[in-house]
Amino acid sequence: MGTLTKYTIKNVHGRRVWDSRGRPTVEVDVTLRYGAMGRAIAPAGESTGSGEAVERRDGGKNFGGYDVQGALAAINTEIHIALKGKDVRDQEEIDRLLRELDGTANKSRLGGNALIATSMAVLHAAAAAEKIPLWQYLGPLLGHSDGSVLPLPEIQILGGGAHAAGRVDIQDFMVIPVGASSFSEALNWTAEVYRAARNLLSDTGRLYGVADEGGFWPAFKSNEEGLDVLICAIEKSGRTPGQDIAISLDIAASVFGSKRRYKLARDNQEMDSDGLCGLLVDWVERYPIVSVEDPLGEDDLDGLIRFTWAVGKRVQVVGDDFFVTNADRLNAAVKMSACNAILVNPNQAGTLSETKAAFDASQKAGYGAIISARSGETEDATIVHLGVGWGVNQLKVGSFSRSERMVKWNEGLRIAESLHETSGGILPLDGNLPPRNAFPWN
Ligand code: 2PG
Ligand code: MG
Repeated sequence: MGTLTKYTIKNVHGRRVWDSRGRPTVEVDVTLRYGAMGRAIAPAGESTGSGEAVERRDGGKNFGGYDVQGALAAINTEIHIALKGKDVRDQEEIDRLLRELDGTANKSRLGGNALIATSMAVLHAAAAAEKIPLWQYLGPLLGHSDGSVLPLPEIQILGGGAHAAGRVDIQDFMVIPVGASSFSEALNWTAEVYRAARNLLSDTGRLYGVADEGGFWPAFKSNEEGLDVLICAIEKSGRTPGQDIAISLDIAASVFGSKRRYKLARDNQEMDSDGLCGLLVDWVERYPIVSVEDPLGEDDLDGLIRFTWAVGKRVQVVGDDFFVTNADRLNAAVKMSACNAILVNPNQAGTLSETKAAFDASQKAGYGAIISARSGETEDATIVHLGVGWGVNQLKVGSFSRSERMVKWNEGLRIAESLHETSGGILPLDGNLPPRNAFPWN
């Protein structure tokens, strides 16, 4: 063991806490010599990509098989022993150690949940040792010199797909306040749209409740009704659709299709890849949609290329399940011009270094990037700090209700306040979407 400093890891401790679906999850405390401590909690997806880091769950009868005692045991023994004495500032080295210790390609032995919570807690501990906020610690350290830009929020208003028992097939009907001039103004506008949507749905008997990410769980006769409700809610809030507030969608198509066949149960329609592609292109033409995530299944590369070809000049085409926050997958897709933006999800990658590598690859390729929460979340707000510190200029954390969502928006407001003197707030949308000339068909 080298010299003991305030950055030296003394203890890594895992405990079971609970997420926003009432399921067990992993929390890690990393304590340093001389007392600084970092803490982080693993989130959990529901519409997961097949290439994601695998969560370690116990199976069996306890809590529906979702318990995490195995992952906790790994943290409190193997991981603790491996990291004790290490310097928390060596994030890449620590993440490499975690990967090696796990030894599998998909992180299934120790568990992606054990690894990401540890990796994030290490980063928090490093910032705590410096006695500065995490976003500030990341800025200079990771080469993002400015660190003064708040990400543009993407907010779910209606929830469907795997997050609302399939009541509508499309997973996220979201808004992006493209005309807002600051992070706080973007949230002000969102609050009014969210309120207008609630009134609109309850007045017309179309409100079931809220879905997993806090968006309204609607009773619709068709998927397209979601788009009409968004337009109406934006207008009722006093804003102009498209100009002030645009629409974005996460189709999460892998949930309702595979092998290039898709079944939209709400619309009573089955279609092939071209059919779904055509439907979405039609929506893009008729509604002010600026971003579409996972428009086709993760196994439908051809469809993704064709959809990007068709609308990629004017719309952000985001790969989530398709990229699973993996730099190699992104680099391969760039060569084929599939998608033009990536969803950055730390727990899909399994460590922060791999998450950062995927983000860096996107920036090198001129792709857009959105840092994102999962549908199973907690009070952990690490991703907001990553977004600001790394300079990821879009942020998706679900809807505008429930504290596991609001904790992230509110953290953004606090950061915005401390940046107030140096920052003009968020970038205009053109700065956030991928540069138009980055694509070969322009
Ligand atoms: C997504 C995420 C977050 P989940 O598909 O983008 O909305 O959902 O965490 O269930 O994968
Ligand atoms: Mg998604």
